[in-house]
Amino acid sequence: MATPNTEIQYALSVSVGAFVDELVRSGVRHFCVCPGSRSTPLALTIARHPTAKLWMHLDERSAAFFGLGLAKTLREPVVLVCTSGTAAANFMPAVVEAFCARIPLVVLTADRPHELRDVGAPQTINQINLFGAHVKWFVDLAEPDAAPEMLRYTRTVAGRAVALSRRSPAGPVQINCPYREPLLPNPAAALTAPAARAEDRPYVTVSAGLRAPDAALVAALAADLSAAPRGLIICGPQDDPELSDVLTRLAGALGYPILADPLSGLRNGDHDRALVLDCYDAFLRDGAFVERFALDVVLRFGAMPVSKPLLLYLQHHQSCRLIVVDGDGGWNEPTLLASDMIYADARSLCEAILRQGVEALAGFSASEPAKASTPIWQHKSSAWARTWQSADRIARAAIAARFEALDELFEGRVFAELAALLPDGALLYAGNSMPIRDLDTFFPGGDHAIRLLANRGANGIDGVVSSALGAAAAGLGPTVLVIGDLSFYHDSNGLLAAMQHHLNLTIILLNNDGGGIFSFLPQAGDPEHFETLFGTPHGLDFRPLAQMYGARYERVLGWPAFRTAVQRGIEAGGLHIVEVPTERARNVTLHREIWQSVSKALAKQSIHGEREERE
Ligand SMILES: Cc1ncc(C[n+]2csc(CCOP(=O)(O)OP(=O)(O)O)c2C)c(N)n1
Repeated sequence: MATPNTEIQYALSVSVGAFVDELVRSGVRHFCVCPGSRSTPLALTIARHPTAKLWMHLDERSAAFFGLGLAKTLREPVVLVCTSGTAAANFMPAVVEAFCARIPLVVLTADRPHELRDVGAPQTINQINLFGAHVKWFVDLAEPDAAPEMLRYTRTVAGRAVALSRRSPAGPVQINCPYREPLLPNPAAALTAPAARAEDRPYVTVSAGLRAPDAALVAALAADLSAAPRGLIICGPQDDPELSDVLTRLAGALGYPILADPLSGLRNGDHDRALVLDCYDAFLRDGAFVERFALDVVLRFGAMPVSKPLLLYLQHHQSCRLIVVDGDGGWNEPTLLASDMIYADARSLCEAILRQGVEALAGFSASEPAKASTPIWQHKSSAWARTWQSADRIARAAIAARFEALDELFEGRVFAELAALLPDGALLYAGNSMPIRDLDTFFPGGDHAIRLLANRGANGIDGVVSSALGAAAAGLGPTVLVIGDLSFYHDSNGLLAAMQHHLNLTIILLNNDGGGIFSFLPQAGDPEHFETLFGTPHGLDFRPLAQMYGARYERVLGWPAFRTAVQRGIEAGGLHIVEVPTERARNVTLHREIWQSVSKALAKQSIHGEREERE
């Protein structure tokens, strides 16, 4: 007869074995695990699993962001594991980011069994609904039990958690896992994986369809758009790599320019980019342009773009019809100007409008020519689109000319340089604060397949180093991170993962000794308190920190040195930090001078005077 301890150990082994086995069967490949005793059953079972990839991390906050970067880059759910207590609470920032950015994470928090909760047991906090409204699902798992129905339950929860994390809108789920001592699973029992389906099939196969657009809605929309020649497509952060092709075809048919956020996936690639504009953040700062070019309609996809001038432009012309498409059924609409919210898969909607356009055109020529409304194809190469294309070209050329004449290091120019330096297949992660904004303005799109990434769910300056290391760990291509010094300092713990897991990442550290973004804000007008409260200079020398983590560190003082250092970083691999020293006040001056150059160039080429032809 088994002793009570071995019974517990047997139940623990087969239950946790079935749980981890089911996570893998449901599609999880990567597990980010942090040390601790209470999580031992999970950690050992994952470590012993023949195919699970274990990423060990010492700091839970960094670990969770690493998992987030990995999940975002691979577009698949990643599992996080931690012990009980504040360890779990340290997952919070990344869970919030994952929730807001719709990234699938399965968060496993080990816990004490029920009788040891709320009684002063060590390292025990209330982990029930720990992440509140920032997870899609919470389960306080039953204690390990080897009974057949309990194993079916365990597998069902595991499969359901993975499915739910990836189901639209994707996001994090938390499973709280109570374990009773002894915590060591028996390896032989754990791998028997009882109650499994044959041939590695999941216990439950979960299927979910896309939101299909309604036929009546498509017909009405196609008719409305065809009657509105002055339209724009705006594409914010979104993650469907196949949207580019159909969206650019729709833009061509409608004659609408596409204002493409850096995280839209539209700026780079071999799709037709004739109507894809990437310099609007610069030319929409020009008051005369904004005033002159009122519009009829906007069709907006993805989350809200980062560009503030674009937001102000929409607010200026708020009588225009703003149609927002959210295939996830969420509400990514902070302008509060939307007249229509469409819950339909973006790609399917574009295809359906295009088909409707073809049918309208066929009907127009064949049967009732007199009655047909303007077929949407007629807007193609409209004066409206040509004007926007010219503005984009003029703005980009004005910026390039300004850079030609400027020798000194400038934060914005880093992105123009990277556009030329990064090889096909590279990943460029931008930190929050000025890097994402400068990426928006100064990174010209191109044929190269360069994937642009950032944490824009909650815009935190925390966890950015780890997120980029997670992206690098995906192994899809050379990875470069551009980050401000405060943000770098914030997650310097994350650097350890590069050393421990032999990751390749080139970090471009824009060191302006503090929070550069605040110098653009009205707060900068309070000289008495500005530096203490907002500028926050720290005077840190990051070189010894880099040495501690085995990174190569270069401080560059000019563009040739910058180019060589970045190229070296990408080619040599490992962790490479390229520090670009800049000065906060000068950074603001240079940005403002560039906006003026753009406005002057627009005026010089009479872009505001262009005749508006209604077609
Ligand atoms: C976790 C977190 N804390 C505080 C902020 C507020 N914040 C936004 S930008 C910023 C300064 C960032 O400085 P740095 O990373 O050096 O970039 P720079 O502004 O110089 O581009 C701060 C503190 C935030 N977004 N996230």
